[in-house]
Amino acid sequence: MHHGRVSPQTYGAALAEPALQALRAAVSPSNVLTDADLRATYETDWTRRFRGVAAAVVRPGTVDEVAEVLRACGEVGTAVVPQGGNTGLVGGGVPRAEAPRDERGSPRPQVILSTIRLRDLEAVDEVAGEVTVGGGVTLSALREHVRRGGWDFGVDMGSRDSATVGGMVATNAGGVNVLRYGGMRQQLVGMEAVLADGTIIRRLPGLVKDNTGYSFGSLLAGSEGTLAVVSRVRLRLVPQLPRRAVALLAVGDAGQAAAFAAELRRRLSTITAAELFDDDGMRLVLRHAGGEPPFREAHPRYLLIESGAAADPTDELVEAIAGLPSRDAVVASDEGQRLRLWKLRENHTEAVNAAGVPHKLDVAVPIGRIGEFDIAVRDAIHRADPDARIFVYGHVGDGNLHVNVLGPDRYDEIVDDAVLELAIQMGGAVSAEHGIGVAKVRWLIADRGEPDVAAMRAIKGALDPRDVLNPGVLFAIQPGRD
Ligand code: 2HG
Ligand code: ZN
Repeated sequence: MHHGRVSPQTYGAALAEPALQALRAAVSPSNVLTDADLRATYETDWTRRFRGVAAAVVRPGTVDEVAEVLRACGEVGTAVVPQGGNTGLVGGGVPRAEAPRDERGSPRPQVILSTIRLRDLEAVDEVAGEVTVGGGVTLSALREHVRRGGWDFGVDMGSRDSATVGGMVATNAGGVNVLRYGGMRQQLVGMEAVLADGTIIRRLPGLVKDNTGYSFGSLLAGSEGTLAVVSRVRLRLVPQLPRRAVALLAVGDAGQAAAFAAELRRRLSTITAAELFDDDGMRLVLRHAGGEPPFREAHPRYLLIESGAAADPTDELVEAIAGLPSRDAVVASDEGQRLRLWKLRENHTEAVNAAGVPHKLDVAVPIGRIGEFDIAVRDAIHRADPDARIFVYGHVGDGNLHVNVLGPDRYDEIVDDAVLELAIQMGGAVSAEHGIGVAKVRWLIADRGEPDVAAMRAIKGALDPRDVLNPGVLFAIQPGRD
């Protein structure tokens, strides 16, 4: 496999007037944005590493409008890029820099289908502990809605104010509470989605147990907009845990952090999160967002542990960490301190983004090999680029590390390749929770193997034979080119 470069080209094919008219008729003219200024925020991803030109941004407000848009685009060979809150980190929600081509080799226009107007919040089903909401509802809006009745949602993450539940299902988002509740796939009890040809598939009765045929929820979770547009979801809720306790442990290395997290999962029944970061990352966050270091001395790595319960879990947490040979530890004594400790971890993404255009490698590693990986990955990156700045943080309780690298040119993937190769070698995965997007397409076969990818392609071909939905995401645009 050759070392790759992200394509810096950005050109777009325009839509013919009749195709534009069809879109305007489907969603009303004010929801078809063609003006470059209005398109701009939809065309570039959050990291600024990925962008492409859209012929239009189309914002349907109902499932029937979604279907109409897909039919209109399919008829004329337009590619559709579904987009939620545009918080993705692998380039899967913005147009391709290099447009997909038709059989004659001409670039196909790309339309962004933004789901942000699918904002229905239905009443919480108090008996089932479930709720049905539109795909464009943000995670924060969902949480606020269900919290009013004492419920909560099992997935939480830093991008909560913009990320939409439809996008989170499409990418099978994870976040900080996976060790307690699982990721998005585990929260789904039903869904409505629109296939590439405009067919609406719907299974929303909210049955906890439902073994009647293939589970479309399982299939579409993690399909990254390549199989359908998620227009509505039925989600299971969890009890609100109003009392929280947070501890920060200073540890010698990432392996120790993983071992402590494993021990606490066994001993601390109230555990909700186990997060890792390093000292360079923490200093960057403090410089970016202000604040005081939590310990007088610097330590190699830090492990943040959160507990949640109906009654204050602080004593249980203190007791559990007292038995661990950490270098130092602090336990938040009030809400302000709790949030300050969380910000040390959560502000990493913003602080790194403010320092440059990052290479983000979201990998999974067998939990028992985290320590070994954390050392080896730094060596591998430095061999590829001696001047690179490295920050490793993530959900250590899930074996999910976010390797962030600053320094290499945004189009140069030599460091990306070194990190992903190592993850595979060590029995891990090239994506733990962010997905493949366009960033890791070259790595899909290396990670999953030919038979798996052939089966995936067969599913894609059956559900979207004209390659309308998100061409270039997950699979290379021209099979075999890479
Ligand atoms: C997180 O865990 C997000 O904060 C973003 O998944 C990770 O910044 C990243 O690389
Ligand atoms: Zn994460």
